[in-house]
Amino acid sequence: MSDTESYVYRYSWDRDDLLNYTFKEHYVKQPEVLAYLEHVVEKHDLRKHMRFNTAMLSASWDDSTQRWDLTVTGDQKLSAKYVITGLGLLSKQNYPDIPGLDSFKGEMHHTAKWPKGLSLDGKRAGVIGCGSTGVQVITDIGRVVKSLTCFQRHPQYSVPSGDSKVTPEYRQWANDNWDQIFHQVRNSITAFGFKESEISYHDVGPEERERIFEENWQKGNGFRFMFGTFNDVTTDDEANKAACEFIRGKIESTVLDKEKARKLKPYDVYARRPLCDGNASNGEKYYEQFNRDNVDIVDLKETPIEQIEDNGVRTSDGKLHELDVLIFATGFDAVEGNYTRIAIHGRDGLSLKDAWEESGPTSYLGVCVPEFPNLFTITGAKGPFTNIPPAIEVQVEFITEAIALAEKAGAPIIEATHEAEREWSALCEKLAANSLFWKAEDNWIFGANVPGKKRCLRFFFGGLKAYCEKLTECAKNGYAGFKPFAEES
Ligand code: NA7
Repeated sequence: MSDTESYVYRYSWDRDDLLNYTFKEHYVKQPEVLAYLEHVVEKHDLRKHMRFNTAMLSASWDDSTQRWDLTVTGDQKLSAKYVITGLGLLSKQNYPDIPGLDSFKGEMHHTAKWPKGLSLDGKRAGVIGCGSTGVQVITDIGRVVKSLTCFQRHPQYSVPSGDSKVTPEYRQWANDNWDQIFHQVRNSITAFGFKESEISYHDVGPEERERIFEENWQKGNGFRFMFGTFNDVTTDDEANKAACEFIRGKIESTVLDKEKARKLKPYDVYARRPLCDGNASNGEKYYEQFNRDNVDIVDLKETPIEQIEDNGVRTSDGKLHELDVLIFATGFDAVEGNYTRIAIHGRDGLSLKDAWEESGPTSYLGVCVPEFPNLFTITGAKGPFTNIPPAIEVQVEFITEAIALAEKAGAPIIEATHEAEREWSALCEKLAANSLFWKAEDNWIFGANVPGKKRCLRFFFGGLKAYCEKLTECAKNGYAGFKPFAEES
C-alpha cells in the first residue's frame, strides 16, 4: 500500500484522467498502482518507446562524440545524447547477512519481490523487519497464517492509515478541486495532500495538544501525524517527546499482552520516515495483530538472531522459531544502490561510484552530477524528501525544459559545476541541521541500513515548495550552476 492518499499518488498533468480514472479506496495498493501505470502507458501510446527485460549494464561518456555509450542486456550497444535515469530510490533490495541463510528449506521472499498468488494460509511465517513495509505485511497476514513471528530490531512508531472506501461525495470534491489540490501539493513541504500544521506544540495547552494528536491519529497517516499535528514535531524535543508519548499510549491501550506491548513500544526519537500501517481485510490495524495468539514479536535487541537453520530462525536465547516461510521486510539499498552497481563513467572515465566515494551520493538540485554531462537522475541523490510522484513531475519538467533549451541553442552539453554541487550539498545540510532526524540517523535515509555505505544525508529536507523554487530560480537565472549551454551557437 502506498501511504500517500490515492488522489495525490498519481500524475497531475492528465486532467481527463484525474476526472475519470477510478480510485476505490483512500490508499492505492500495488495491483492498482500497476494497473494505473499500465493504463497511462496505453492511453498515451508509450509502449512503443519501451524495451522490457533490458538492463543498463554500463554507460560511458565519450568526449570525442559528446554522447553516452551504453551497454544493455545481451551485450547490445546503444548510443545516446542524453541519459535520464529512473533507477528508483527504493528499488535495490537489501537482504540481511545472517549466517545460515542458504540452509533454510522453506520459502524465502523479499517484500519487494512478492510472488504472485503466494498463499500463506495455515503456514508458519516469520517476518524480519518491522519498518514501513513490515508493519503493512504483518497487518495483512496475521489473520491468515497459522503463526506469525515478527523479528523486530528497532521498534518504530506506526500510525494507522485510516483507509476506507472513497465515497461519491469525496470523489466529487476531488473532481471539483484538482487545481487547488495540486497547487497545495506543490506549495507544501511533504506534498502529501494534507494541510501541514502551522502551529507550534508550544502555542497551545495540554488539552488542545491531546485533542490535536487524537484528531490526527483518527484521520490516520504517518506523515499527517508527524507534520499535520504541530510544525515542530521533527525539530523540537518536547513536541517530539509528546508525539512519542501519545503513540506509546496507543500501543499500551491496544496491545493486551503486557510483554508484547513492552517489546513494541519505541523509546527513540520519532524522527525516521514515519510509518503508516494499513487495514487488514477485516479492518484490524497493526498493533491489534498482537492481540492474536498466533502473532508474536521477538525483540532482536534482547535476543538477536544467531543463525538461520533448515527449519527456522534460532535466536540467542537458544529458541528455534520454526517456520515454513521467511519474509524479508528488510528494505533497500536506498538512493545510490542502483547507481553504484551499474558501471556509469563520466568525463575521463570517472565512475559515479568513485565520484561519490568520499562525499557520499550527491548532486546539483537532485538531478545532475558534475563530470557527468547530459546525465539526469530522476529521484537522484539529494532530491526532495516528499511524496514521490509530484517530486518526479517537477524533476521531469525541469529536465525536459533544460534539454529543449540546449537543443534549441544547438549546444547540447548540460553539466553542473562542482561549485554548484558543493553549494547544493551545503544547503541540504543547512536545511537538515535543526532536524531531529539526525538523532535517529541509524536508518536508510542516512545510508545506515546497509553495511559499508557512507553515512551521510541523502535528501533535500526543505520541502517540495522550496525545491520547486530552487529549480525555478536556477532556470530563470540562465541555468545558474550549470556550465553555459543555452547560448545560441
Ligand atoms: P526500511 O524502512 O528500511 O525497514 C527495514 C526493516 O528491516 C527495519 O525494521 C530494519 O530494522 C529491518 N532490518 C534490516 N536489516 C535487518 C537485519 N539484518 N536484522 C533485522 N532487521 C533488519 O524498509 P521498508 O521496506 O520497510 O521501507 C522502505 C521505504 O519504502 C519506506 O520508508 C517507504 O518510503 C517505502 P532497523 O530499524 O534497521 O533496526
